[in-house]
Amino acid sequence: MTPAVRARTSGEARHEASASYPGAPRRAVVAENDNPCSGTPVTADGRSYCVHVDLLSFEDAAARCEREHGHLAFIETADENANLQRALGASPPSDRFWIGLTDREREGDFRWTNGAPITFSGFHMPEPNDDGGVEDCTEFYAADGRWNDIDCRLGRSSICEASPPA
Ligand code: MAN
Ligand code: CA
Ligand code: CA
Repeated sequence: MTPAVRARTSGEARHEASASYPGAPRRAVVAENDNPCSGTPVTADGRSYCVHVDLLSFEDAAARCEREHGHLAFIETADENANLQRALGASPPSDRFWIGLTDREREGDFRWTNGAPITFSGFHMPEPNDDGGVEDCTEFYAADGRWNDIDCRLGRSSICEASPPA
């Protein structure tokens, strides 16, 4: 068995394996990474998510999603929101999770981290309220699937979503 094939058993090992082959084309490494999620993989209605329970700032959580070939979750419809909430299960591993929605570029203009405007709002009434003038990131409440704007520097669990294949 080649080292590359053996490395497929764990996400961390895959990263080590790719680091030990500096000449390997990036595309080939990604193709071997059929599941680069270092958290818990969750699928909902055909979408692949990666749930992380440890607590990171929004920025650090977003950076980890990108390292694992994804982004903080984008939720475009009420169905998608409900399916994700259901997929977290009856006993969710954490109460609140970062999703990829922020108004840090322009106050009150909530956009997904790819710059797309929202097409559906899951905000809990009367959110988003920019409490204290410091709330520019969005947390997802596992209990009911509603959203709240909150300080981006706080530690939260996070939900990554796989980027579509290039
Ligand atoms: C309350 C509400 C929210 C706010 C949090 C901050 O829950 O005011 O809008 O984001 O406090 O902890
Ligand atoms: Ca804000
Ligand atoms: Ca708020």
